[in-house]
Amino acid sequence: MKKSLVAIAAGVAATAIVLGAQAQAFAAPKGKSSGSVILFDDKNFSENGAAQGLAGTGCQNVFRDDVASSLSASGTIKIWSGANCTGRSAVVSGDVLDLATIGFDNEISSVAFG
Ligand SMILES: [Ca+2]
Repeated sequence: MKKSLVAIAAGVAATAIVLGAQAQAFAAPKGKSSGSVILFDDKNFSENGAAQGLAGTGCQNVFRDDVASSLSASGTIKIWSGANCTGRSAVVSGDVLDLATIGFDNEISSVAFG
């Protein structure tokens, strides 16, 4: 009886490890193209304010967070209110002239590409 319980426990542990590996593969799928985005501190891509670029694959934290008011992205990206792609999120494509229109003015802390 005791021996079979140990065997069941080992089986559950092995299953958990497999599920963990699958979750990780899903979060960073192979073969996804990289992306890039320019985050402008002011709306309408104003060059009066500062801007910062971000590129790569998967989740990337913004260097200066909570300042972007407009953005220009290559393709479709997901923006997040928290670091490491946490908190609120929104999917955007191409240019967003005024992030306030989607409730993300001075909110972006991380971006997910791919
Ligand atoms: Ca701003």
